[in-house]
Formats: sequence, C-alpha cells, structure tokens
Amino acid sequence: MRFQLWPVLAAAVGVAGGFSAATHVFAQAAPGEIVVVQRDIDFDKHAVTIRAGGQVVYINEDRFGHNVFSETAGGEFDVGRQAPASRNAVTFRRAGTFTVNCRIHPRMEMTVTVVQ
Ligand SMILES: [Cu+2]
Repeated sequence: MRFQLWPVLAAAVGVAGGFSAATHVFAQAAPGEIVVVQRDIDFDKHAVTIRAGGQVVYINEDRFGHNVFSETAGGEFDVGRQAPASRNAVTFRRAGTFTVNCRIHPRMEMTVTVVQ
C-alpha cells in the first residue's frame, strides 16, 4: 500500500513543479507544498499525496468565497471563509487519508493522503 503511493506522489510533485512563472506565478508551489486551485466550484485536483508535515495550499480562483474543511479524525481543520484570489496553507502532520470538502458547496470534495 505504502509503496503504491509513491508514483502518485511523484506525479503530484511533477504537476506542481510544472507551473512556469510565465503561466501562473500565484499558483507556484514551494518545496513541500502542493497547490490545489478552487475553480468553477471544484478542486483542480481530487486526490493528492504529501509527506507528513507538508502543506496543501488552497487558492481560490473563483469569484466567490469557499470554505475548505476536513472532519476526518486526526486531520480536522477549517480555514473559514476564503475570499476570491486568496490562499490558505494547511499543514498535515499525521499520516492518513483525509477527506476535504467546502462548507458552501457540498459537492466539492477531494482527498489528501499523508505518508510518513
Ligand atoms: Cu466552495
């Protein structure tokens, strides 16, 4: 199981690292970060894998607010209302798979898998 996650992680890092400064400066990921964009009432990635202690940066590219949260045990968070063009970094410290939703738009859903 753990072994099988690594190709996913490599793919996710590849995508995040693939942003060029010319195309999207705002969405550029720092090392240890994965950027997830909220656009058209959806997440641009529905499953990401990060290492424990890493961050998922949520960027709102819609013209209205979102409110990302997780109630999965061990990974609970709630960033509160997130205005358009703002970003929120969420640090995941524990290994596990965490379901992330938006309080305003219940059909928005993604998972963050955290590996040691
Ligand atoms: Cu939303």
